[in-house]
Amino acid sequence: MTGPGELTSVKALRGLDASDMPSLRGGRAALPAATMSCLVLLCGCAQEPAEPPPPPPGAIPAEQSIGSAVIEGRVVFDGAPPPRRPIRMSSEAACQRPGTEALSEDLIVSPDGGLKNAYVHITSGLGDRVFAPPTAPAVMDQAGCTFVPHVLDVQADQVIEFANGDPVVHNVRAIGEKNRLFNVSMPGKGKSVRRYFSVPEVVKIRCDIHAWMSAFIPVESHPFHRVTGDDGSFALRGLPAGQYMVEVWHEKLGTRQQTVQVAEGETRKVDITFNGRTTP
Ligand SMILES: [Cu+2]
Repeated sequence: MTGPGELTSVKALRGLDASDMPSLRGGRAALPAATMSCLVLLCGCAQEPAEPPPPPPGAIPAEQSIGSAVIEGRVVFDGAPPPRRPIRMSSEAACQRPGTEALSEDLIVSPDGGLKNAYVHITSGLGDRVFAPPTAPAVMDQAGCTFVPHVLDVQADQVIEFANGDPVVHNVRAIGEKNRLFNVSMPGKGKSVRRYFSVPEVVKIRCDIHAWMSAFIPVESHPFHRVTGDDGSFALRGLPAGQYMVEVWHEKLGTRQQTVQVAEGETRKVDITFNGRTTP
């Protein structure tokens, strides 16, 4: 029997994920490429999952204000900004854009030290409130043979629309520990699929066809989360007065936490610094 949102072929999908991650799953050998392709195609034809379950009774609607406090600031990389590495897309001619050079996205630091694509979220202080997810879907595109955006913050049970804007075949493989995982084929421009994650964690997204394509989808149970912009800035708005633990996650630098006290109507400035060591 399948529950809400369950894929009928979920066992096959999990099998694919498990066998494709030998380093994470005890060193099992990867499936032969031909078998992989069949499974990827199979997954692409799998029945679409149902819509997410409705929010529980008493959940706070996404558009409802619960406070007026703001925690804002910057995430800073303290050290010499590392150069971004060129990505060689020569295996896929359609990916290459004349005159432009694709660069790695795993560590992007602005000239004045702002860290882009850091995920800032509240990890404690909201009590037992339950929040309904936004009704608008979050969107992750495949454009120029990269995932756009590189880090997409969503709420649990928020619909995520994956789209392919490229004239080439991609796939979307979700890698996590707590959520229902999937692997869907994206056979060409205009293809889109909708999925959702129900449990807070950072889900890794991959395209198996282009090894350089990776992204992250941090999932949170409430709306107080942001991904830093080009200058490393963020703002968590609409908080009730209280004491919060603010955590920053970055794919290369790990996590930092900071306790922040904020009053109703107050804007509290917080800068959170990574010391420049790259620890995986
Ligand atoms: Cu791809």
